[in-house]
Amino acid sequence: MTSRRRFIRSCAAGVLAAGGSRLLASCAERRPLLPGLESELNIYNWSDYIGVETIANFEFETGVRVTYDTYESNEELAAKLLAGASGYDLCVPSGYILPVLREAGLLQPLDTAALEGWSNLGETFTERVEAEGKTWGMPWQWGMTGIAYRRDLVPAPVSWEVFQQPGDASGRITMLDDGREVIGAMLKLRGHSLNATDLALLAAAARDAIIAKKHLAAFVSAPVKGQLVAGDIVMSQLWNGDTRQAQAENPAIDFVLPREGSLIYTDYMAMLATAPHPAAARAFLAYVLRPDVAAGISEATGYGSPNRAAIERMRDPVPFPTEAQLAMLEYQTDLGPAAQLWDRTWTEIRAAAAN
Ligand code: N2P
Repeated sequence: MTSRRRFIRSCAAGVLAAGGSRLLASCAERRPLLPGLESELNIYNWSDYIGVETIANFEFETGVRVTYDTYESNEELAAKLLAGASGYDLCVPSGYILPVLREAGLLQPLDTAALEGWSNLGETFTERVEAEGKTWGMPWQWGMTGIAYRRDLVPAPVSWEVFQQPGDASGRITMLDDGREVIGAMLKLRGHSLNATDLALLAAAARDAIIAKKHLAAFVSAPVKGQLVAGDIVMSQLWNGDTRQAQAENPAIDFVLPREGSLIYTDYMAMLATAPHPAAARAFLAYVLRPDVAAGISEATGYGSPNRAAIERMRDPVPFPTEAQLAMLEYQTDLGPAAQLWDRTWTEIRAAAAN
């Protein structure tokens, strides 16, 4: 399976990065399986959204073998899960798509009282995932969408309009491969909510996105980092943490929130109703709540940690937005029946001729 290959690669990368014997041990040896746990665990997460050693150390400590697959958008995740029989135990939906999965009966609530370390989490994050008196996900990371750019190659962008009028950068810019993000940015450009469901507003957002598309090299999400580092791409709609990851390789990369405002989100680790390995899944959730593990995840991803105890031990944690910044940021919400209209709008933008 590709996921196994992915794990082996991440394990080898971890060994190279850390040069540590403990990691080497974690790849080669494994402790005997802890009592009460299933021997396997299947995780489905966004790409580039975990610590270098997170999986290897969990395997080493528990004896559980993890299969780790990745996706690039909430819609890709939802499509896979709604198709049925995914075999996954844990996945990481954003706050707006989690209710869709929950209402489709795809998730099971978490027994937070049994999760030592749950109190490490900030209430700002936990509150948003409560429904029917239950908790449906464990806050994983929070982030914001903005514009990543090469400070040495283009002027600092100030507005979402830059995607329609990029000047010399035309053809060397990208937007996310994500309908909620692209349409949301175009709605913001015109001063609207990024959760708008009005037909006329969505039609206008589609027109705006199609104007921008003429200047785009591609709709691409996390994989754009390498192109920004290389300078083939000079400006991208991107998330703050992925930008931080690219910055670590090229300090000339910067990040701004456009003046019209943008979005903030929390992503949650949720447990599938049909999780084949529930005890191992719970063990993984408890493991991630540990401050050292949570800090390792945020240090590698560049995103904000919802875990207060982890933040205290991090050298350079992402600060939660100030009141003034929050006033410019909006959380995405479940669109309900209007999700179909958004899907059609995104399909129209994707299908439009590039030039
Ligand atoms: C991908 C992380 C992005 C999360 N690296 C977006 N919700």
